[in-house]
Amino acid sequence: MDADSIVDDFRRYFSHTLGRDESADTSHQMYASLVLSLRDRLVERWRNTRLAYQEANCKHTYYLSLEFLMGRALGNAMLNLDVDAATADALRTMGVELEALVEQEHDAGLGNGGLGRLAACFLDSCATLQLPVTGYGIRYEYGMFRQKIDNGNQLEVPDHWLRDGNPWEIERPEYATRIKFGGHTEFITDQSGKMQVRWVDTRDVMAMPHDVPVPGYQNGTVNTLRLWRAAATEEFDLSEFNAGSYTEAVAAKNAAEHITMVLYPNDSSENGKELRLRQQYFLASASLQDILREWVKLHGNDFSQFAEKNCFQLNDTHPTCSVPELMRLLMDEHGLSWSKAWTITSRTMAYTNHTLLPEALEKWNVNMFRRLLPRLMEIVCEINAHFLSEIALRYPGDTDRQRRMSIIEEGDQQYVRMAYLAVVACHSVNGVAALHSELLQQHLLHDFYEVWPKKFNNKTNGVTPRRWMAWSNPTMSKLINQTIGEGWITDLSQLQKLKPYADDAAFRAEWHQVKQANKQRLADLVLQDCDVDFDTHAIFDVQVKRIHEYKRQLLNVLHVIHLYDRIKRGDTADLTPRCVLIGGKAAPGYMMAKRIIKLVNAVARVVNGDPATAGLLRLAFLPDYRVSAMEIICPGTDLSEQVSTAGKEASGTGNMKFMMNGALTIGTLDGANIEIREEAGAENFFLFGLTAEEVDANRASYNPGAIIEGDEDFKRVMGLLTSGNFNLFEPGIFDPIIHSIYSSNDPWMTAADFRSYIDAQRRVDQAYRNRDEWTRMSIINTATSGKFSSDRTIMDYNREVWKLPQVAPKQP
Ligand code: 26Y
Repeated sequence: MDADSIVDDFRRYFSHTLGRDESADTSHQMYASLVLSLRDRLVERWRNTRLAYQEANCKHTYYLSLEFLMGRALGNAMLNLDVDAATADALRTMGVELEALVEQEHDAGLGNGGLGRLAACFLDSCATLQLPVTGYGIRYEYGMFRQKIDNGNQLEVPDHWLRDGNPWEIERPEYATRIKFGGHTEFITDQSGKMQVRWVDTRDVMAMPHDVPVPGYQNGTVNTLRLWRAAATEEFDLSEFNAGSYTEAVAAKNAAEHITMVLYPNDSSENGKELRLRQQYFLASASLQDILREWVKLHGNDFSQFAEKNCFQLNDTHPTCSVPELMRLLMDEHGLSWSKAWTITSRTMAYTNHTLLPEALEKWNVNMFRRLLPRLMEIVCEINAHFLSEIALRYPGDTDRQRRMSIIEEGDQQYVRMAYLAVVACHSVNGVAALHSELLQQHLLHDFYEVWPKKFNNKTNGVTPRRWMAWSNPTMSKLINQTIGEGWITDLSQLQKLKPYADDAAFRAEWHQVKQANKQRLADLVLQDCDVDFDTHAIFDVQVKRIHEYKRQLLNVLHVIHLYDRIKRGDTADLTPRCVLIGGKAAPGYMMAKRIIKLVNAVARVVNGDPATAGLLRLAFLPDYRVSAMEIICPGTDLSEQVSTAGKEASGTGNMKFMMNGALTIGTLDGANIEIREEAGAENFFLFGLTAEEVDANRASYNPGAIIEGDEDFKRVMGLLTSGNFNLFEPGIFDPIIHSIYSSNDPWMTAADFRSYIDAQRRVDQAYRNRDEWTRMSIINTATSGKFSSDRTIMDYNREVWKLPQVAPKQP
């Protein structure tokens, strides 16, 4: 593990395995050589970890997710192996900068946003807590698209992240699995008179596993993320080939491999595409078969202990095909009865909900579902029949309730409601922040809550402090280490010990210095990627997340326009200089979100180009927001914008990363913001806006026209927007946005919160002018962020749902 031996291996991989020398630009091969050297060191720990779990013969949890937004792995692996500093030094003596190698790695962008990144943080915490947890996901050939900005518009560019190979993964053809699609079912009676179902005439696809190591923090544990790739079966193309149609055979092969070609870049409106359902079933079936194969190897067809030893955590409804698939495998492949299979399924499955937005709830057309997965459709119908008869017994005659709660939505077309299927089948249903879990129980899933109150629980999200503090903010980490020791890295509640230092002037000066240096790093990024100059004396005001109407990037832009208007009117006496950064991707088919990106860029061009704003105001749109960009953004932020319409953001996790890094939050009482404010104290949080209850209560009488008319500042902002000041050469392009603000049906009620947002921003200005006071608040935010470690979240899941032992592997 010493730096010299790592560098020796690095040299050998570079010159012998990859066959390179210094005659050309070989930075990528150097990166790969370093990864291979580190991977070798992970492999022994990986094996020891597997052995330790086997020997403990303990329960195991499988985190099933269509998304794992891992980002880069190199820095994380070096930090977790505790070889980062020494390796950097050793490389430097050879004239190689570690930072340059780190930059060579493509982000593993196998996710859209919060839900996918949460899965990645959870894996880190499980490995650090030495819990037997395996991630199962899809190895998309193309991850989240790369975003380019062209004349202010979003352009999507395919993300071929595997082009240069992925040195982290190990392909495991020995565990390849066959997945069925299509065909039909046959009911036959065997010799003993038992009915058997066969799913036949299927078009099969192979699932090929690729394993990625997930190292814990300096503890010898290496867990596994197993990602499936679709491949054609051999006879699939052979049969076509024998018929003399070579090209058709290759086309068929392509069709099979299409399943894992691309991540769906949608994170809100479900679009019901068949290929997406194929992906979901592919993941569910491959993972469950993989797990059952190992079970049968040890226990034969004895499943009596299966539920005690296995747990499946469903990351939203996306992997919910696992419910009928586990039923199918247990009954059709392993001969269990319906009731035994149902007991096992419901005792092993747990469901996490991540959204209340009705348009994001998955439903699948029954005809399509049946065509693609005929056996699963039968099982879903039978689950529903059992469930509805239970409801009928409990609420005799209440047919409206049966219609409301049915897993099958009736109407012109029938649909499978995946969330209801998950709730009916799972023994645990959780939301991702206190408010969200409460709203699930009181509104979205209220009928189910009445039937099974004990199923429902809350698990407030968290993020890993290894990546989001120790790795991405080394200067702050060093200062914290010097002050309270290193225990916080695996026990974030220890950050509380920083609290007294908020009153220590010398510590505050150091804290401020660290923040300023991090702001400079962020300013460098903004200059490079946006060609906008950020001055580190200004407030760095940041909103980075997916672009969504409910997240209200629009409110942020209205504030910038308001500041611009004040500057133009000379109303600058108590205006604190600000640099506003907005970043995020819009779903390719989401017109309004794309128009908001255009608006940010259009306002930025006018504001930054006007000499009147010099030294007072800057606005930049950061293209291609992604995990590795957040690693630089987070430490350099003063003000974290969390301004969603109350009741709409399930939790948020960016809000937690900012808080840990000493940013103050301006936010609504939504998602985890509520808990952030509770922890930090109301005096260290800039609160504004309607509450979730008020949003609902005020909706009927909402009259944005009157609000705008009654507010001189708002009137001028809308006047500027309407005048075409920001779109002189493209008249009318912002009309849809203007209309949405004026609409009394605006679901996000942007106008309702304008005044209170502007006032809160004034309090921010005032607070920032008192450097000591601001720094004090910044320290308190970091000191009170302990709750938002994903270690705490995972310990909550483990205590209340998974009940796994911690298992330490033999040290190498
Ligand atoms: C069905 C398909 C269109 C779909 C695909 C991805 C639907 C939703 C998603 C992703 C949702 C997501 O990222 N939700 C976010 O999950 C975070 C982790 O729990 C929350 O912090 C955040 O509030 C929520 O919006």
